[in-house]
Amino acid sequence: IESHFPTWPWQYWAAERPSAVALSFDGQSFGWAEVAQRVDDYAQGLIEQGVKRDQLIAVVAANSVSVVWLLLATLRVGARIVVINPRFSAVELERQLAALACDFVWYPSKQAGVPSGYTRLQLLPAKQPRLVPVTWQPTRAATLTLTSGSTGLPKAVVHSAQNHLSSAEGLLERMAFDADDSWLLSLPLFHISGLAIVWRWLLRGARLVLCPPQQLEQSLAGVTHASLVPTQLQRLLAGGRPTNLALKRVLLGGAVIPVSLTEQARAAGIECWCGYGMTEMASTVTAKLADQSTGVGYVLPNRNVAVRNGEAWVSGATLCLGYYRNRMIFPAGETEFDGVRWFATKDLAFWQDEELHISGRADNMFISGGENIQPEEIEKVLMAHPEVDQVFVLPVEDHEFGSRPVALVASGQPFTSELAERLADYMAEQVSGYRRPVRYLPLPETLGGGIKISRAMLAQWLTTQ
Ligand code: 4YB
Repeated sequence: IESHFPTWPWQYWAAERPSAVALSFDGQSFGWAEVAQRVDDYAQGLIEQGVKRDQLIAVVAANSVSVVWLLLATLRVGARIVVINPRFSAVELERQLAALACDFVWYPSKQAGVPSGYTRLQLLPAKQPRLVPVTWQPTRAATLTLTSGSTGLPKAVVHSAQNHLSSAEGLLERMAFDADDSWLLSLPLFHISGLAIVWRWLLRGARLVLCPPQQLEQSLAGVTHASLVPTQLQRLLAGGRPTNLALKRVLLGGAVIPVSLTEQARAAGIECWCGYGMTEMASTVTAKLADQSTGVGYVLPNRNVAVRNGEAWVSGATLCLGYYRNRMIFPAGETEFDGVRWFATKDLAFWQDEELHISGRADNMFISGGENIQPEEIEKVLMAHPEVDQVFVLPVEDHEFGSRPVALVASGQPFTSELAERLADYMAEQVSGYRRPVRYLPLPETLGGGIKISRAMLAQWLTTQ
């Protein structure tokens, strides 16, 4: 694979388009030449604080321009960065930082819960201007991204710049994003969906726009591109969107994307792209312009998808270097076939006219009275009910059946027992008895502050009900 840039991407753009706006936030903007200058300055600042090649910097923070500077400056010194959800509890942070054995931490002054015992970094300009002696090596480990599985501590997925740029390149061959366009950093940098925005920006030399998390809606008015999870788009459309949208297209992903949602967005003048991806593949693997089909689109350049025994396997230039533990990189449980590393997604999948369809996760399946229940199938039926905005079906223990399904429902209206009855009546017409939820409960509001609701956390919550 040939490399995408002969030098650091920001230096490349500083030479090509020095005064083009690269970064905007809070009414301020930086051109590419200024970005390149700042990155070198902050990189030297990191070196002066003792940061060395291959060391790991943990950043516990929500999106901010400081985090973007830290990301680029960390790459520049040949170190590695992991951004961590600032809403992790003190216990979670303690465990995660210990498991990562990071060398430095950075966090904003108001951040609570970061354990002591780690060297705290600051984002400082250089005291002595000196050239940082690391050259652009796109294949070295650059970023770690935490991804939670069904059990245990989140795994830290290691990517090189090459992985990220290959991901960006393949997506942008299908979904146009030009140098004059701007992508809102609308998802957190501690998730692959946020990080991927940065690499698309670097690949194109376009504009990255930052906004405070509460100002997502207003900020969408001033950009051409954004990435959203379906629930964000749903809330946006329900809130009545601003009229002066420059917004050309939105990339959706991370969870099932209802056709009714993309249709509603289209009616409001928003072009939706549906994506399916995962952390291990540096975000999007398949994508398409939203249409009437419930599929997740077509395989993008630089990745391969195979469906084996009903499950999706993925490979290609975007596949991570591995998982990080004890300062080492371990294979991400891939299997080699004919010299190619394939990663088992655990997503249940099938092809229909070249398009990939995802029907659920293998590890969500449970057994009720000897029958297999795939919760996503029940969720799909419930989602078609006009009063259901979001729903999760989970097993609860039952002495007779082993497990039985329970539905946690988010609705536009307040949750009432009448609503639960209407849903039960509806399901009685729609699905066979053993697949009907035995209880309907309101979906708890906020759990964890990630971009996705975790089934493991919901299951935990259910035991307290
Ligand atoms: C899906 C799914 C789908 C993932 N249908 N299940 O840049 C992007 O691609 C992007 C844009 C907007 C929002 C999110 C993204 C992402 O990257 C999402 C990537 C992601 O969710 N990674 S993850 O590691 O947290 O979870 C991966 C799992 O999520 C997959 O293995 C699937 O189970 C599920 N998923 N997209 C149905 N369209």
